[in-house]
Amino acid sequence: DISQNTLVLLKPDAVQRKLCGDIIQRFERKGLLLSALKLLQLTPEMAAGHYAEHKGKPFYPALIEYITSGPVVAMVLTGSNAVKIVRTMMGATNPVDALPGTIRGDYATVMSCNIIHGSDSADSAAREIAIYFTEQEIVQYHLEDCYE
Ligand code: YYY
Ligand code: MG
Repeated sequence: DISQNTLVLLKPDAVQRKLCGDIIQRFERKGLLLSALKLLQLTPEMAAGHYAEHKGKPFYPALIEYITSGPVVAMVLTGSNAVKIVRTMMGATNPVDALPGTIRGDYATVMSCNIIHGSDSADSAAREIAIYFTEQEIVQYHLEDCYE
C-alpha cells in the first residue's frame, strides 16, 4: 500500500502524566516512522483551527480549554495505512469504551481527558499537519536495508 502521513497529538494530560515516551514507543514498535516531532503549547487560534468541525457543540469550550491548558507533543507518523493504524491503536473516543491494549483503553478514563488525538482520514491529516508543521519540518526518509 501507498505510504500515508497522519497527525498525532499527545494531549496535555499525556505530557503532565509523563506518558509521551511510552506512547511514542508503541508507534515505533508497531512499525510506523516518525517524520516530524515537536513540543508546543497551542494558541486558542490553533486550537480553533484544529477542532473547527466541533465548533458549536456542547463540549467545544471545554475541549479548547483542555487542549490549550499545557504543552502537547505533535508528531507526523508515516507508513502504509498510518491513519487507520493510529486510530485503531488509540481506541474509542470515550475511554469507557476503549479496549484494554489501546492507548485510551490503557491510560484514560474520561472523554474530556482522553490522552491522544489522531487524524480520522487522509484529508484531515493533510489539513491538521499544516497547522503544526511546515513542509521543511516533515522529513521523509526510508529505512536502511538492515533496519527494514
Ligand atoms: O477523533 P476523536 O478524538 O476520537 O473524537 P472527536 O469526535 O473528533 O472529538 C474530539 C475530542 O472532543 C475527543 O477526543 C474528546 C472530545 N469530546 C468530548 O469531550 N465529548 C464528546 N461528546 C465528544 C468529543
Ligand atoms: Mg476527531
